Amino acid sequence: FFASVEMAPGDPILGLTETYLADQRPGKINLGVGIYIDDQGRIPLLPTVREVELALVATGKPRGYLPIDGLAAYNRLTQQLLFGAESSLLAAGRVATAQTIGGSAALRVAADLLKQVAGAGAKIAISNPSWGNHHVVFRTAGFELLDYRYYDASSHGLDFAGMLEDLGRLEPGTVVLLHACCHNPTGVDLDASQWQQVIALLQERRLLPFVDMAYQGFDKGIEQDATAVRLLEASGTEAFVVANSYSKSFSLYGERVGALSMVGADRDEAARLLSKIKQTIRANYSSPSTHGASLVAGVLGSAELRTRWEHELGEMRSRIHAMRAGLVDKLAALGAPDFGFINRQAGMFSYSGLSKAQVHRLRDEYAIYALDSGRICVAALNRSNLDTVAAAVTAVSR
Ligand code: PLP
Ligand code: TYF
Repeated sequence: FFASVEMAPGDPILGLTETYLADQRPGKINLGVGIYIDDQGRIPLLPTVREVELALVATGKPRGYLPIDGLAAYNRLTQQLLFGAESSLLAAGRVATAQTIGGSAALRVAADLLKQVAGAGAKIAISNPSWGNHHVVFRTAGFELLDYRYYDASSHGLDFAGMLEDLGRLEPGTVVLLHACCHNPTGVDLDASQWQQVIALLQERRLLPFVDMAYQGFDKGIEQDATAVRLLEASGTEAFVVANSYSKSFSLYGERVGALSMVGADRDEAARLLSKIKQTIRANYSSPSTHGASLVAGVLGSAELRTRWEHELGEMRSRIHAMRAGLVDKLAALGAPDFGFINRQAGMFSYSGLSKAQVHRLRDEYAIYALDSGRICVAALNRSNLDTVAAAVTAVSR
């Protein structure tokens, strides 16, 4: 049966972690995968999450199935986080939200559903570059993939003129995938006025905005990092999609917590969208799991815990900012070429500008792991490894 099955290529990011784990050198450093690591070198268990978890365990809850679209409280609280408590879209019942298995399943379910709606000519435009799984998911769902200019290597910033030009050429009906904040892999984001221009263009060209929000709270804060969604709402855009993930913002990577929200023209359209979302989930994995969503809903549903969680998120954010500044300062002190742009990039990642050859030297000579594209996870830097990383980056940059 399986004799003709060929070996599939591994995931470039998770595969790198496997190589890292197998590396026997002491002091090895993983700046490859996008995981926030605290100053003690551990993935944090947020105190608010721990508190809810202990209370849950104490009640000894039975483990029935969740509904196909997940935990109702989780979906309602997610909507408020994404669209704002005062959202007119929510008041009008125009948003269909379902809990999903991480942000990844939100993308996958949306891709299947949108393909069904668009039919044979389904097209999606993705930023160049983007998270590799964006291409994988939408290609697998049957989309034709297009890209739009985004990153400008010479400035280490945004090619905004190129982006507008490319979006302006897309056929009406094309889905446009946008990173809400903390762009993966570049760390380069749009400001509010750039968002406004992009949204106006999408409206004018009748393109479907699809916002992927995997890092809400990792740049400026919950409200500010939702600017794209808030401006879409304010613009009166008839329909758009949001896929969100709590993996990073709650440090719940393995619990697979995310959601898909689809905005329709009115309450009736939203109800039909929700029925289609549920049909798609059922065909894929039947229903989501309980534990992670209960933790998130437990924190977001208590005013006191939510305030404390935002503070915990703020601490992760400040630590990342401090690590960016620390890296830039140390590199400057060591006489490396100018890396000041790292301070202007946002979120967990920085496109360091290091070449593939330099990245390989970091790995081979210094046991420091980064992606071939030059992407480094600045959220994995800490006071213990910063000097080592700065010295090695300086050495390979000479
Ligand atoms: N979208 C982007 C841009 C991401 O970086 C990630 C990272 O994991 C996801 C979606 C998926 O999130 P999750 O890990 O919750 O599936
Ligand atoms: O880009 C990253 O590193 C994170 C984690 O298949 C990740 O988004 C990477 C690869 C993957 C799933 C998650």
